[in-house]
Amino acid sequence: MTRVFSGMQPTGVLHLGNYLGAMKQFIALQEEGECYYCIVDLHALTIPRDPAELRRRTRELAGLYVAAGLDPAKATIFVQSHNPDHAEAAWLLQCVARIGELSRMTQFKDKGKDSESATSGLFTYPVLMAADILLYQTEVVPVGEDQRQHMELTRDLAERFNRQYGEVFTVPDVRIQKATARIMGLDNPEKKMSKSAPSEANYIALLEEPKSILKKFKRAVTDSGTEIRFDPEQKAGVSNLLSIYSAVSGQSIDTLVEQYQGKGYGHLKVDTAEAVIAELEPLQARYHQLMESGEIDDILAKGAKQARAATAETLAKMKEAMGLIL
Ligand code: AQP
Repeated sequence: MTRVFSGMQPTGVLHLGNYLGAMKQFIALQEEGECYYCIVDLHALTIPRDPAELRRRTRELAGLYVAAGLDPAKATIFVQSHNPDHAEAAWLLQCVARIGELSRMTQFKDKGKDSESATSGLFTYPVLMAADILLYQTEVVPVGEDQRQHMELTRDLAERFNRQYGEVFTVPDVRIQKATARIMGLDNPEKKMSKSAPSEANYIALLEEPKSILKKFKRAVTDSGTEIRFDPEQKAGVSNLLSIYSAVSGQSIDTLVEQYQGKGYGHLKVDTAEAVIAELEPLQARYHQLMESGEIDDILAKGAKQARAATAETLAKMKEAMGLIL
């Protein structure tokens, strides 16, 4: 079975971009692979957080994983810090990674490059991500487009380590779903939908009320024209609506374009909103049930055990290869 690993940060609210770009792939892959899905709480620490909120968000994200369709009987669902091998392997890999390549990471450049107070964790976090992946001898990593550069670094580090110390790691492939690789912000379709966007109008949260979802779609930024066609360069807003609608309804973009000829943006916005509401309603109901039952802590405890069992051998191989006494 193909080994699959991916993770999400328990920061901010989980949004439609995370769901369509990453989570939907996680759910599909659990049917065919040996899957490890992590809540990467150590990554969240790269920026100062309120401790109580981080704990709450970590459980919330676990609940959303399961409510969205991840099945703890098919996939290992766990919290990164519950498997200490991640932090240890990250240190070993930091001694292979180079300052030059980390300085070129665009996420670091965007969030911290010119700030003296940015944490060193923010700088080295792509190495922790590489450790997360490589520890599981991962073959496939389902992510959104924004993670492509981090995945290239992960592959480079695996290859360098294997060259320098002998074959320890599988070199993983990235899996990006083209149609939903980059869901754009509703308030600015030139930029990706993002948890840290300055305005809530940017995203649809997975736990958002139907009324609010409808309102945000109605106000979604489009161009001043009237023609509905898929053209991300010239018509970023309309194309984003079509991508979202297609992903949640299962209808192809061509079918939707044909269906909305001559109908105007208003119709497309309302129908997209309704399709999103229909997709999220059962997820929200399952989420509330699950969180009330307290079941999530048992799922995470079982996941932590499975995760530790899966990484012990690779970590030992890394240490031995690098000259540490076991
Ligand atoms: N807009 C998006 N479209 C498609 N996929 C997306 N992902 C994120 N945004 C989009 C994918 O979601 C997964 C989890 O992301 P993460 O938790 O690591 O956080 P992120 O990429 O940092 O997400 P955000 O929302 O953009 O947070 P901020 O604002 O903090 O940067 C990843 O697979 C990601 O590709």
